[in-house]
Amino acid sequence: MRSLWLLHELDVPFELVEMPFDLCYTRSPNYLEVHPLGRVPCLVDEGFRLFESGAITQYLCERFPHKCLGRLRLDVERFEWLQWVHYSETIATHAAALVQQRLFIQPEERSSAVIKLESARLAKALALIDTQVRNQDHLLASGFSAADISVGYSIHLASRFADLDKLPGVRAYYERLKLRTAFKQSLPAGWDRPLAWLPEPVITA
Ligand SMILES: N[C@@H](CCC(=O)N[C@@H](CS)C(=O)NCC(=O)O)C(=O)O
Repeated sequence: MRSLWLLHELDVPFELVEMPFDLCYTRSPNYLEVHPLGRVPCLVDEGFRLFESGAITQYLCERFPHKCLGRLRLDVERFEWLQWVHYSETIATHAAALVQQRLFIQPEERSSAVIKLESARLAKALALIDTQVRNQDHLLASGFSAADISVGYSIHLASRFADLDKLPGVRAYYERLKLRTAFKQSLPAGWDRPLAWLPEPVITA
């Protein structure tokens, strides 16, 4: 969704290839030629192939600089921009662990210790964003950039697990990002349908 949201913000022509979330498709020989692990996203641009959403973000912002969504070489905010683009994966890693525990792993195989640890680490990772956006609308003082897309998507994912009411800065920031047309365009159909979560685990201690 990060790459898709960015492409919509850039307003450049692209073709989106969707696959069912199913190993028959993601591990098919054809797709393994595109991404060796069979994961998404993957970008193919005039025969050039690139995976890892952070790298795709950097590539697209440099390839299409007209919307100033990147902070290019010599920009004073370049490294701060890179920090937030990649920090988004720190947030997403904890959320992804919770997706596994709640959606894919059967109750008898789940670990309440992992759930507790990952929930706490997710809350802490989001608290840093809360501080950053308390007094400014976006991560960078200069305004909206692709770093907000990267982190915004991670918050979108994390919002299934974290209590954003305890993080008013993050909550307000997420609400601002959700208003963007490109964010809405990148949402998958039926995204707000309740997921078939496995029941809440009982966490002791
Ligand atoms: N760090 C990578 C993560 C790639 C990744 O793990 N993507 C997930 C998205 S849900 C995926 O393809 N999962 C399917 C699988 O592992 O089979 C990125 O940001 O692109």
